[in-house]
Amino acid sequence: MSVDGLWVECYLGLGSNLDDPIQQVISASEEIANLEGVEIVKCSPLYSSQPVGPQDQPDFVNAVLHIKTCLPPLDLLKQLQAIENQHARVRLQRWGARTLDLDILLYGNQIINLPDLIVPHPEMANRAFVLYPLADIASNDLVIPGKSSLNHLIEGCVDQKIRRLG
Ligand code: ROI
Repeated sequence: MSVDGLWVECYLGLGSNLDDPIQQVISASEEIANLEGVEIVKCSPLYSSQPVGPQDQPDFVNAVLHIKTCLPPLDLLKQLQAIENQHARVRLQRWGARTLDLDILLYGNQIINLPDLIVPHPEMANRAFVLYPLADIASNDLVIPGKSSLNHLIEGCVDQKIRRLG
């Protein structure tokens, strides 16, 4: 329980393109569900997506989780980084292949600008692999602070190759 007992609705982005990516994303979701101070509201379907950035790497598996948390943003970030590390996160190069990437996309409607954490995630508005799974589980009137509507943002990335799995 947080000091003030406040639970905040958040969205997390999950991505992997190494070492059995589907399993990486599924087990990371379970580990997030087991965190103290975190409750899962909804999991998006999994998507397969072409890499954004360098193309000489495998396709990614991506998903978005809607959670409620009483952890402050930096504590949540620390817990997510611990899970990334448990997955023996390998990141060979910036914008390159990785075993597990966990991002805080939205933390309530807060705008956070700290050296280690920027929320809303600065690239989320341009990435189909975030917006499609987000649209599957978020309400139609979800507002991305500082950006336009989800539907409008999705129109801007229809050229990105993404496929729903299962
Ligand atoms: N591309 C896709 N499709 N999915 C990701 O999760 C992803 N993550 C990244 C970069 C390398 C920018 N590209 C990605 O960090």
